[in-house]
Amino acid sequence: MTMLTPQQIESYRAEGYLGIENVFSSAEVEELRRVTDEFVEKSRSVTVNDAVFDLEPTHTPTNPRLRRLKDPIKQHPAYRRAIVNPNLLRIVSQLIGPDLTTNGNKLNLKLADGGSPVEWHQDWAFYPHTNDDLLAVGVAMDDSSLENGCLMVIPRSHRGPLLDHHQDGGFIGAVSDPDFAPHGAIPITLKAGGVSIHHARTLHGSAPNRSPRARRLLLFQYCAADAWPLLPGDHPWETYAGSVLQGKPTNRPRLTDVPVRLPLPPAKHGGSIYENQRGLKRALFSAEPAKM
Ligand SMILES: O=C(O)CCC(=O)C(=O)O
Repeated sequence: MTMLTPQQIESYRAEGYLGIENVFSSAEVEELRRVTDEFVEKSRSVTVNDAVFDLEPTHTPTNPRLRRLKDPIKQHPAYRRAIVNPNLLRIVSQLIGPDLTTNGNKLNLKLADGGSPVEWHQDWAFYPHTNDDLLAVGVAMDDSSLENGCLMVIPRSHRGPLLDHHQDGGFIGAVSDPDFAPHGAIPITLKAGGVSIHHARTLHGSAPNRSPRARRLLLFQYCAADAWPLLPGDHPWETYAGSVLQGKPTNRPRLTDVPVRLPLPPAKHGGSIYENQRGLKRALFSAEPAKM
């Protein structure tokens, strides 16, 4: 049974991230890999991005390059089991309380020899809520290091401002400030079965995969149930109540003093963060190998 120590909890609160090994067993990781391989096979017959598959620009039927599987918990029960993995829920509850919803999930594959980078951003820019007890867990399906493009974070940035994620008047899904430099960035290196956790306001991103080893990262977004989205969508109660993973829903949002800018007007290119970030004038990861 995995529990965070008081030191780990304190470190998360101060630094805005954690890396924790051995949360998923090797049998669980094996199953996730097998299921994921099946989706990569299925992507051979897909030629354009759709509601399930997001493809690398180099994707072909003979060389399938799946960039992201969207909403994996709806695509296969193995992913659904992972988001409610008891080890994981226990850890998340220690950080943001027992009543939990999810506002999103995805599998970023970053396949060998060219998987796409994700430019620096704060998740909070995509989905501001009434309070910021929100975090994202990355389940490492492969050993992850700088070589294969592991997640990088800027410690303590969750306590800082919300940076500009707009360009030419619209949302661009990445930090657009021309003076931004990722000072102090650190990689979260993990063995397969370990997890990264980052606060929704933590600056993070990751380099292209220039190695011969895949870096598949299953990302689950968890929210304290009393954090309500400021852009709730068409069927707010059904969406919210349907996203409860543990504990009770509430129609009494908790309001705290958080920096907010809505991700509007919407990004020119929709469908995924990779698409949102297309056209970013200052892409820091695309050009250079990650530097420490
Ligand atoms: O896949 C990664 O390394 C980063 C993913 C991420 O931050 C995102 O998809 O929002």
